[in-house]
Amino acid sequence: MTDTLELSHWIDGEKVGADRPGEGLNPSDTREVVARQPQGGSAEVDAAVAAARAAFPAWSEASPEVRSDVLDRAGMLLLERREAIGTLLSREEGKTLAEGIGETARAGRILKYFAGEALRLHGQNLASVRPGVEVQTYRQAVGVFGLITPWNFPIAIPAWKAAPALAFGNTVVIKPAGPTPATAEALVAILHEAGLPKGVLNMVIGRGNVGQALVDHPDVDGVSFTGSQGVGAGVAAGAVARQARVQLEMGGKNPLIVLDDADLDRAVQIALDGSYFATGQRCTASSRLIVQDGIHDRFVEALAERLGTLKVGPALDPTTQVGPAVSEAQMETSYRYVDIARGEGGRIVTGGERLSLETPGWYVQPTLICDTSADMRINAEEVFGPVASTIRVRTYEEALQIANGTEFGLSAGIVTSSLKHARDFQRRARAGMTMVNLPTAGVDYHVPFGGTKKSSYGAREQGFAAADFFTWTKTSYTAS
Ligand code: UN1
Repeated sequence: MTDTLELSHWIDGEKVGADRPGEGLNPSDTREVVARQPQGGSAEVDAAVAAARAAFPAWSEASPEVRSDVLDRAGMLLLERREAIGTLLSREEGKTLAEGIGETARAGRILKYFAGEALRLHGQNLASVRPGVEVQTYRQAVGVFGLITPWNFPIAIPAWKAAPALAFGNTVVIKPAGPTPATAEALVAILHEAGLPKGVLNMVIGRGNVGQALVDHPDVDGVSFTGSQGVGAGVAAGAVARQARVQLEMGGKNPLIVLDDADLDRAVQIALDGSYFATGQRCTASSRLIVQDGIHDRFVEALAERLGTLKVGPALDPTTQVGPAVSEAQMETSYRYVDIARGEGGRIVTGGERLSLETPGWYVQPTLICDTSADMRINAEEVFGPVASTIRVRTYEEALQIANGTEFGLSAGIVTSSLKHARDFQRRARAGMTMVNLPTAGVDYHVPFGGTKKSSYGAREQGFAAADFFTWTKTSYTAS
């Protein structure tokens, strides 16, 4: 349980990188080293990209059954081993064991879904505007993809980028996030165990320079990135400069509107889940609670009461409901924003104080801040921790205007029993995903995922939309 793993890069089907200067600590108990990590650079990226390029012709021309079978087997293995891998995930990232196991199972389901999609790739057949001519469209594999993945979903997001890339015949170099390479390695290892040919999926562990080398590499055809808005903007600039494909999933400042006609218990449960579970470390987290006057005080009181009973603790303790932040920096960011909000005139209703538990870890008390206004920094900037603020509004129209009033637009939710307002919200919310009587976080894997404005850029991820990014369309004309 407390073994320290020795991680490797994976290049051309081999584990490489004996030097392991990096150390990943357990956020729940920082005395424990979860993994020692190699630190790759451009030499490893060059070797990985060359391996991916060499593997591309055979993989892209293989029967889709071959690709489907590998993904299906790997998906089954992940589901079978969800406890062991979920435990590793929770040790490395800090989310609770239930969340870690759930995420591992979700990654398994994603692989199995794309195993099916590999067989369903299709084009169109049209009549030309010219008599005697036929037009067909085909979807073809693009080539080598660089995948830059975040730490907050250390197995589900690598799976949801790699699975469609591989299903449709591309080859991949993945750069896992600094804090969570062990979980990513478990995915890479399982795909190889399931029969993935060498070179088809490579992984280089390291810092931002590895991601940059992928973005700038002339032989990388596309980059899919999930992470912060600032880094994402740089990724896009680098990729566009050399006309590589690029897809970005970035931050959110997701609104959850609670109208007077909402069921109070339901609204509280939805806010609890959306704002605080997974330690609030989700780009889909509900960080702005926009609450109508008539229910505001009852909602705040009931939510604060529930927050007071939440058990913050080590990820693997079965009674823990909220695990630690992933890193000291993330923990400090949460506390810094609590101070910022206080300075702006926000009232800390519950939480906000530093926690010191028996085991030394990066714990953050779930925090609710009231009496904030839409223009405060706490309501404009992403915290990425278990911190949410409420904004009091008089009408639905005012709520909608505030909901739409940030530079982000990933997910937006409303709790209401009014069909009229729910439908209006679905139409007018400027967000890629809308949630009625559901938390803003927690999405299905077989439907498109993505946002508007500075939350996302490029083609949607997941579901049937994934083919738009991971294939290109060829149009063929034939005269008889
Ligand atoms: C979810 O809410 O189920 O990084 C997924 C993130 C998102 C994934 C959220 N890309 O938090």
